[in-house]
Amino acid sequence: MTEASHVPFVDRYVPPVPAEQAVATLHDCLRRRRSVRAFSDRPVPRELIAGLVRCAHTAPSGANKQPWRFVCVQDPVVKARIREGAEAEEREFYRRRANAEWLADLAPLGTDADKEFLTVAPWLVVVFQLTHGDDGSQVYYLKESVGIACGLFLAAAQAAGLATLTHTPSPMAFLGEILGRPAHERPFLLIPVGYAADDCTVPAMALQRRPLDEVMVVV
Ligand code: IYR
Repeated sequence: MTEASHVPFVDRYVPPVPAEQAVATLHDCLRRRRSVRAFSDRPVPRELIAGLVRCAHTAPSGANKQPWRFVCVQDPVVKARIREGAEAEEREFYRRRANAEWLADLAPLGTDADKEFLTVAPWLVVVFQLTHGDDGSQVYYLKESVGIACGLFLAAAQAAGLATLTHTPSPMAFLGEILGRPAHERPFLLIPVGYAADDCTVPAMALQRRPLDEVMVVV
């Protein structure tokens, strides 16, 4: 190694309960996360949203470039514009862009081009991936880095008792335009955040998980 300045790893996390118990508790939290499309308008304090971003921002990233931006929208006017843009793309998707297999796969979810939740949820967090650093520097493993950060964001929201949706109106360029983001920021994921509506339902299909031995291979 050359020129690497290292410090002792002292700030280690030690679970306050046995590891098996700690992970079981976390699993019980995470397994109850649902993608929600019916939100309550119950407000969520800005500082709580900041806490979620803080958690996401602990993510590892290629060469520690931290190539993400979390644009947190609460302004109703901006939310309405985002809804308008998303619904325009989604109408095209459902009418023309999606093929028959895709539409059949979506049928159990009951989704359509109407995205009312975009104006009801108290926050829309638009995650941007930075194709270059703000200083023009290279970034590495961009999708991996931003994907991990988004996963941590979703987990943190779940831990806070908040509901989320991973929404991907496609193409998403309209988000950069509405939010006035610079060219090196590319929209990655739109995450409505809030509380699930009292009468919220979730697709029965989404409750099913493939058995662990199908997704975990031990060699
Ligand atoms: N973006 C569309 C369609 C959609 C696609 C997938 I893959 C989903 O898991 C859910 C929806 C929409 O949001 O309706």
